[in-house]
Amino acid sequence: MLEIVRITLREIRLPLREPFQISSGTMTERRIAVLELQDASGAVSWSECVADAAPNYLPETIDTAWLALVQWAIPRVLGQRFSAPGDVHAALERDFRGHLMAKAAIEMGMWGVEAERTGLPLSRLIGGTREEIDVGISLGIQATPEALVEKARAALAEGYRKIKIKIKPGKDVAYVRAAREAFPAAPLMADANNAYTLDDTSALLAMDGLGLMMFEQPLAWDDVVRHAELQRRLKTPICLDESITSLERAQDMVTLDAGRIINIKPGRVGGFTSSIAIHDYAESNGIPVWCGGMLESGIGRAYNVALASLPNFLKPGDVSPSARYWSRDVVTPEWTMTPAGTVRVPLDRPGIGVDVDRDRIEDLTVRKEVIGA
Ligand code: OSB
Ligand code: MG
Repeated sequence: MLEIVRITLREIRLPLREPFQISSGTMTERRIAVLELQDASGAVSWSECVADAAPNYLPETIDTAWLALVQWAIPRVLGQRFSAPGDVHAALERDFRGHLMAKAAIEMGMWGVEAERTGLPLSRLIGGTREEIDVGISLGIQATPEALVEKARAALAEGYRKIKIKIKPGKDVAYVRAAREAFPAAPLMADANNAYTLDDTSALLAMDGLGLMMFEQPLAWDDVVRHAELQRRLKTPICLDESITSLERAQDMVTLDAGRIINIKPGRVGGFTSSIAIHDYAESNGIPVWCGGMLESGIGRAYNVALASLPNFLKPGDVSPSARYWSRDVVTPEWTMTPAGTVRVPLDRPGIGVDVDRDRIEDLTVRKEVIGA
């Protein structure tokens, strides 16, 4: 039985080593909510909420997530007995709409606690089979195509197995073409974070012949139907990110042929139970998935790595090593990448596979709330 008796909610601030620009905004620092969950048996685990400061990716922000956690999500689970972490998702969904990043933080934390309690590595608790995950890098929008080419060159030299190029209208064709000309055989893809509409597809068509692995979320954040129309015009596979918030949306995508690849971010879909359901459904429909990232600290990264160890994670994930984002992470050991461009799934210890540096967390904490015993 899983029974969470105390949750300590903290907000930490972590400056990014370099600004990260996507079509809808630029991040220079992450404001991250981290949860420390304690079980009645004494098992403790940590989890992270991926909501950022501004609602420019999805509607949630760290502040709405904080409210949803304190007012609704935490009271739903605190002191309740669950026979398995797989039951938490349904308990959080009942008559409780949205707030998926808030829900995911607690749901995933309970998988982390269960891994500690049962002595299993998180990856193996959820049925993961891989020992290493192929790593991709997500390159923010750069000032010039030349700057992008240099970033991509460095990433390929480090061993990255996929280069994702952030694009927006006016910062697209010339950039992606320059990267393709510099690296004719490299695994390149582009992520628009909703910057295009169906009336404005000429740039996408101009990049359709560049041998990209996929176009990630070109159209609106909550759209599926228009992506189907766009997919009919493109030979490059569309990958949905923002639009896939549940198993049902994944089913819609497949039914309508609105995309042929799914980016699974557990924080976006309400946690691991929903992620695994999407993974399994995609697998039985021949749809490859990969694990996206939200510039997580080493805590959230642990969950992404565990999730990406499931068998149908067939494309490299946005699970770069700690040093890509932070001058110093909040976990020990920090996440590293092998020269072959992989991250090792921690299998030698129970739980999330890294220690949380409690002193560093305390130093970085700007607000804190303890709920429960
Ligand atoms: O669309 O995948 C995205 C970061 C913030 C918001 C949205 C996205 C991203 C990334 C970062 O691409 C990937 C990473 O964590 O390395
Ligand atoms: Mg994306």
